[in-house]
Amino acid sequence: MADASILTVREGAVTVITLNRPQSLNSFTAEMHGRLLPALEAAAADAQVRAVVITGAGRGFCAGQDLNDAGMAAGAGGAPDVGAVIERLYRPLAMRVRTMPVPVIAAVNGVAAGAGANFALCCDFVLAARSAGFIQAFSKIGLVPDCGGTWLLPRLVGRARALGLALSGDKLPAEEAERIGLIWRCVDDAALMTEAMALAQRLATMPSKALAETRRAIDSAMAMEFSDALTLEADAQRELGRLHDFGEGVAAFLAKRAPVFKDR
Ligand code: T3D
Repeated sequence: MADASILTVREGAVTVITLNRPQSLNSFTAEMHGRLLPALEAAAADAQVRAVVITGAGRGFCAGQDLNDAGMAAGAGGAPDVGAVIERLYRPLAMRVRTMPVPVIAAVNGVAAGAGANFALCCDFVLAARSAGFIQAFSKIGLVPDCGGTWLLPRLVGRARALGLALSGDKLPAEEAERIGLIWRCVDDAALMTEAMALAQRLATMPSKALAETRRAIDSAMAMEFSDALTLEADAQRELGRLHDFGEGVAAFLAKRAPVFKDR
């Protein structure tokens, strides 16, 4: 369906998910959430899928919550219960992206604001078009960063820059976002999807299980003592070392041939 709020296309081992409400800069409605999470679940459950690319239709990536559809859960006294919306819609989305069994690339084609910015930052790689920008828009409407922003921002760019971005709500251009380490790379607008697909296809040939474990280990180690991180690494290597992909990787190296990985 060309006019569905979420479009999903398979290109070989890569699923491309497009946020498709360009008239509202692909801002999130409850209806769109209701399609996006199942699209991610389907990619996670499909053994043939080994990488996911998420992008936006039109000139924006995602402007966060659709403010015409905001505060959908009424709390006590009829006041909006924004917390309930976060728990019901944004938490499952952020957790799904952060625990996908395959790498997830955000191809940020235009402005990414509010939860749209932090949804992108939840992904394993953020590639952004040079004309794109990132806005922690929450302070302008009396909210705090959500969709993982309070956790992600200081880890990515440090407290000073996290606070600067979150308190000011200023737009951070893609080039500057790359320079300060908020995102992986800024590329020319015309090259965005080519670069994102090339990265996704390359990741799809790599050992998916090890990539997902690497994400988990790095995220977990951030809250650990050094010696505990060493234990975590040993536990991960113990598990991975028993799997097909480790044997295949070593055998392929010794035989000077390309490996064929299959664990997921
Ligand atoms: O229930 C809850 O609220 C819980 C969840 C909260 C999480 C959040 O994400 S809170 C943050 C919500 N997002 C924002 O506050 C961003 C609002 N948008 C903007 O500040 C600007 O649109 C941008 C800086 C992102 C882009 O500016 P610009 O000048 O390039 O575009 P524009 O003209 O403002 O927007 C184009 C159209 O998209 C426009 O519609 P129109 O006038 O052409 O009919 C605009 O109203 C619409 N649009 C943009 N963002 C949203 C939106 N419509 C609804 N909700 C939006 N978030």
